[in-house]
Amino acid sequence: MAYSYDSENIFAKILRGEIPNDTVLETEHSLAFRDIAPKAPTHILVIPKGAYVNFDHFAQTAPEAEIVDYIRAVGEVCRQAGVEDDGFRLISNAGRHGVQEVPHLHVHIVAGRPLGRMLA
Ligand code: IU
Repeated sequence: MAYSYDSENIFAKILRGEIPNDTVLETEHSLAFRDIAPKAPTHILVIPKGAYVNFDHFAQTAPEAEIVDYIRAVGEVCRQAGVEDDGFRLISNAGRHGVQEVPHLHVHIVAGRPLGRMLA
């Protein structure tokens, strides 16, 4: 599948420095920041700096250095957020059925309270 990237999406604007964000980690290829509308005491989004629409697009087309950087950044945020003890949830919404609001790859790291079962 060929994805087309909308460079006017809100996370692209954050990456260009046009909109402020509450950064928790920045690496060569990745940025992690607090979600503006947190669904749990810890709710952090991690995005690659490259122009990728979703996880599939990223996995298919990103150079390995970006993929390694991103996966390690996600793990680092989990560790820094101190969520190892009680656990966390990692979610990446894609497309219409996934109810993806922002068309730039992001994972949500949510933690800090019991989250219940995701699927019945
Ligand atoms: P989604 O997976 O695309 O549905 O989630 C997008 C998230 O981006 C959602 O949790 C919003 O609260 C969050 N967000 C943000 O952190 N900053 C913004 O300026 C906007 C959305 I717009």
